[in-house]
Amino acid sequence: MTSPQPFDKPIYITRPLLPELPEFVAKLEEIWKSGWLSNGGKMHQQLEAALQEQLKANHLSLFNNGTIALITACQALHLSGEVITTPFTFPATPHVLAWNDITPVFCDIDPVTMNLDAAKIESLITSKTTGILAVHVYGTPCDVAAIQDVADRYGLKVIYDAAHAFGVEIDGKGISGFGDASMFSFHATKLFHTAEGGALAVNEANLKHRIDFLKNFGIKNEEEVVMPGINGKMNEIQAALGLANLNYIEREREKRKLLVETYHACLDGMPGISFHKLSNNIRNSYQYFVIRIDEGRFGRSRDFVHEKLKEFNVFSRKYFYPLCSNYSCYRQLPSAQASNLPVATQVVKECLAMPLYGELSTQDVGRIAEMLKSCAR
Ligand code: T4K
Repeated sequence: MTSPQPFDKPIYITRPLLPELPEFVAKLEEIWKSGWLSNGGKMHQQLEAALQEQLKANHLSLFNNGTIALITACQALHLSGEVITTPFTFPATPHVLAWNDITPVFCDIDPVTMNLDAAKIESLITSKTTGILAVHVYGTPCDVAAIQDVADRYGLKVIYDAAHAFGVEIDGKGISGFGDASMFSFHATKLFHTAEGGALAVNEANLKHRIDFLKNFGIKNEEEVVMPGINGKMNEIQAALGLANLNYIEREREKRKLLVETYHACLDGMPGISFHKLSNNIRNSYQYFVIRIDEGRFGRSRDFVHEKLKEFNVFSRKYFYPLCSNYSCYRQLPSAQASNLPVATQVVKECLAMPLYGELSTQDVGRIAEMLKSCAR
């Protein structure tokens, strides 16, 4: 078999969606004329309203990034003590707890969805537990019904890190309809982005009210500051980019859908390679395409493939290796011990995020699949 030819330019896991430059420039001209750059300007108002509708959210507040949004959600819901979360996520998830002086309690994950295993939450609840911070990893929804059930029985708040779940719906209901608050990230690497940015979606008007104070230093008016807030505001330039990008988002989603279908067609049945398929009642974010490599059956480890693909100019990513529970700042926690996290410990060795963005062609995906095949032994 002849070895596949490397790409002549680097292929990353993602490239940011960018609007036609004149469309963005037109919005910048409006901003220039108005002389209004931040603090809830016109672009901010327009984007907040548009996203609330697009995400089918009851209430939505824009933020300067997803991490500050998540930190603010913990404040808004008065979380303290211990919060149960997943070790299989981006560092921001447990870090927002640490920044709120909350101890993350790591819970094992489901072997199929790779999200928090709802059946294992209860055994980790103590008198100090105030909430659950679950992540819709790669945009796959958590078992929202089971998580809500345990939360209701113990009076816990539920926050979803929906950083990867832009536009995800379950049976036509927006993903932020579940739990007390959901955070979306609008970082450049996300399907929808504002270069840096994020949002909190909540189901109660009072909570949005509190969040809007918290993200603006707690300022009520020129003379009253009603709570210790932070600066979480999205500025007008970020919001303008978001508004311009919104016009392209459905086209990008369709392109990615085709690429994911191509991956499926090329990789289905390849020994040792598997991937999670969402059921028909779930709307996909097409944020990531992630494979799992079973070293025994494929003949090579995930780490080998990750390195080998670089020789073809393909830069896959080991999201989310290592587990957060293995970071030096968390590994001393009792819940961080590998014996408590057997599924996560195995899953984290298998996952590899493959290139997925609208600029790729189906032929590119076909080539990447061939490169992957050539790694097998
Ligand atoms: N919770 C979860 C579960 C998250 O995944 C994240 C963020 C957050 C919370 C926090 O949300 P934010 O505060 O970020 O809004 C990237 C992103 O920076 C990060 O937002 C994202 N998750 C994470 C999964 O991915 P890195 O360190 O992997 O990014 P980087 O710089 O290696 O970029 C990945 C690839 O993307 C590059 O190889 C090339 C491409 N790229 C990247 C940038 C920044 C571009 O083509 N252009 C660009 O401008 O974290």
